[in-house]
Amino acid sequence: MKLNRRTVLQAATATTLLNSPLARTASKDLDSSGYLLWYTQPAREWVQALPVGNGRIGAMIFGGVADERLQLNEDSLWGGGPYDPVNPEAREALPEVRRLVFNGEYEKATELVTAKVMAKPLRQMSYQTIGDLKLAVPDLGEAVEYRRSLDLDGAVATTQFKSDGVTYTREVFATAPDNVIVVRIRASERRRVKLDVNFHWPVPSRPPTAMRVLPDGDLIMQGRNSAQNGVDGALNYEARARFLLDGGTRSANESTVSIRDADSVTILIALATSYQSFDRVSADPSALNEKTLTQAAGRSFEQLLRRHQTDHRRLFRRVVIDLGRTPAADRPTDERVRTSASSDDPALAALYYQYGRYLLIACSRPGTQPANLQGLWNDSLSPPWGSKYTININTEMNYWPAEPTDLGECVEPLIAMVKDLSVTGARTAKTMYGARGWVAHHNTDLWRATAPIDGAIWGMWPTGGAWLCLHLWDRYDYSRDVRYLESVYPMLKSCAEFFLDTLAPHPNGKWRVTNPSMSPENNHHGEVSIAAGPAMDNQILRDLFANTAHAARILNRDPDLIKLLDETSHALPPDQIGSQGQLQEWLEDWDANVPDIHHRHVSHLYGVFPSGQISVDYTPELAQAARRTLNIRGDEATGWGIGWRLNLWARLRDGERAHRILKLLLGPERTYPNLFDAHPPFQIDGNFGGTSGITEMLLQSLKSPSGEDEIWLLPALPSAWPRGHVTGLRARGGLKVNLSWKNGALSECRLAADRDGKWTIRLGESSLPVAIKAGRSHTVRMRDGRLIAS
Ligand code: FUC
Repeated sequence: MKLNRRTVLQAATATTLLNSPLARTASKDLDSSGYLLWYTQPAREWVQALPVGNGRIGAMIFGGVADERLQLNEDSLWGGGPYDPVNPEAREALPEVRRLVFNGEYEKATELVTAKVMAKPLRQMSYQTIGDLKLAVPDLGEAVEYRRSLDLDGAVATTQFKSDGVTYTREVFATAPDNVIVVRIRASERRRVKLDVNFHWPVPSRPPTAMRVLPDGDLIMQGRNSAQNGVDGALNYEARARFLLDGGTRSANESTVSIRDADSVTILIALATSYQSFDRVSADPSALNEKTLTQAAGRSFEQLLRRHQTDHRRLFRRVVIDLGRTPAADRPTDERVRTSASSDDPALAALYYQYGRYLLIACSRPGTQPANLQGLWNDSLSPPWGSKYTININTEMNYWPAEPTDLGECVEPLIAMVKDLSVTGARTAKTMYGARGWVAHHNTDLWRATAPIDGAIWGMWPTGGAWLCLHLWDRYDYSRDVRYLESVYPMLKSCAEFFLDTLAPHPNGKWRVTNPSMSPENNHHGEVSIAAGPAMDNQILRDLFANTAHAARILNRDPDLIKLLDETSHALPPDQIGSQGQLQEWLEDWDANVPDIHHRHVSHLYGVFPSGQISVDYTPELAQAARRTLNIRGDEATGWGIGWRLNLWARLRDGERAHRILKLLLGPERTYPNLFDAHPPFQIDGNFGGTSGITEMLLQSLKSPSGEDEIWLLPALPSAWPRGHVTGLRARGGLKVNLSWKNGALSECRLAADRDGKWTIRLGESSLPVAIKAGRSHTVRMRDGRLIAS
């Protein structure tokens, strides 16, 4: 294809070019609501391609002209099969490890952990691509007026160009109600659609077992997943495409379907594996795909699209955000990212915000796998960090925006995963520690492996499962749905029991601490991270114990446990302020002399965010120490590291600093042209951290020390967003919040309650208690510097 510069520029501005009803809607949205990512050239690299997903299956769309590539994913296609890597030697070694740690012999403790405690195999399984669908357009002339886009509100990716006077349009979406990826190719003139279509597998050394056209015309690719780290591949997979033609002819050779002279063609793609659960793998992917395709093919393209968009918009449209718009927003998305450091483009932040919500809807829906390190999108058999679930920050960050931006349903896969972990982790607790309850270390995978992996300095951290439990609690706290709480209480309780059994008495005779553990991935001396009672563990356990006890009180259960949890919580070491005025990361004041003072993890600031244990209002000295820590650590970090810092500065109520950090996140070093977060390479957590951080700048839903719900309005509003509005945010207690502001000050806040409740609304020095009945709403404004009800 040759793109001449002049036509490309015309295409960039010519919204009239898009002549389909769908594309027309999209281009109108571009002007009015800024829901479009758009480009004037096809993707050359994967991080320029555009993602669609229905939670379970997804595609990256390159928008090629004569050669189109759809890189496909199915979320249960991982390496290996059911396995349990817990090391049976661990139990005997752990008492000695504990002794060495309490004795300050960290190197020796690390050596012993390496020799006896780590999982076998030492690494977990990784997420895999299911291959590509390739579309070739034979005999295509020069293409002009090219444009491709992703409409976040419509959840459709569109590629359009002209050749020989004919406008060609391809639309792609992944629909949850019909469980397929839909590709529609059409031309502005009849009988002009020509295509050769085949599946493509990216790793020639490990080819699929079958790639062919079936007698009924379906194109299939079937194979077996890879063995990894000594664990045999146990999954069969199948990708299957069905072709629905409007006019024209179809022919096939061994593995290619050729279409000629059609008015349009719709391709339905179904993807499945034999995975059923972490311990069962006997589903029949061919039968599943056949059924899915037969059902989907019974609907017209328009019906499929309507059902898809109704479903997507039900979630996506719950939140609307406007941070202001400048002419910078008229440019293609990649240009906006490239120049974001120097441009005034508040609409880019809003687009990034909604992109985070779009991505969560697209990669985590009830019944699917949770969002992994790349959400759902991965073109490799050996992606970075296995594209697994790293639960010492990354998986949790993926779910930070879910509750506040009203995507609570999207947390369901995470809750289902915790349920699995409470089974596999109970085996690990028993075999490794001789303890009750369940434990998960810093990573897990499709098979819900829970033993410590990778190496002692990364993996010997027992608090991953406990952190995940915060999300179980938050699901309740935002909804106050007692039946839901009842369903997750057993997991909270047994997670707490593991720590009740394993917390070790500290030699000072006062505290009970985790040992062995670490402050995730940060070495305190040389090559050792192993430690007892790092600040983060104490903070996570304070939350776990408090939330479990709170749940037990609400459910009227386990009075003895409540008492024990309260007592044990008081025996956890308090947060401490070190010699630099910083929040201490460990029990001892090692912070100034650690090998990397700019380390990406800021684990001990968990207490500030996502937890609210440390706050400007109720623990001002600790909040000041957290600030000091952040200043020492510095702003420069990779994607998720920036994402965390953004949320933290918002919680510390520094809007200008938060905005500066956001600018770093949105720049080309940390945001790819398709707005995927760059770790680098791509890791999706920064996207979700970004959406969460922007929310935290506008609204914070916190608790007072006595457990009252407090809502902070515009707590970290930067001067760069003098006017704007956001509607549909959620706060704890089943409250919906709409906010608007002008000249940097609140214009109006509207609160609507799902259930009866009481909240304290706060802004600056002013606070206003409100009681709202279920189904009623309440409006709050500022007058003479005070919040008033109106
Ligand atoms: C944690 C981080 C790394 C990376 C990995 C997936 O281990 O320290 O930077 O994000 O997760």
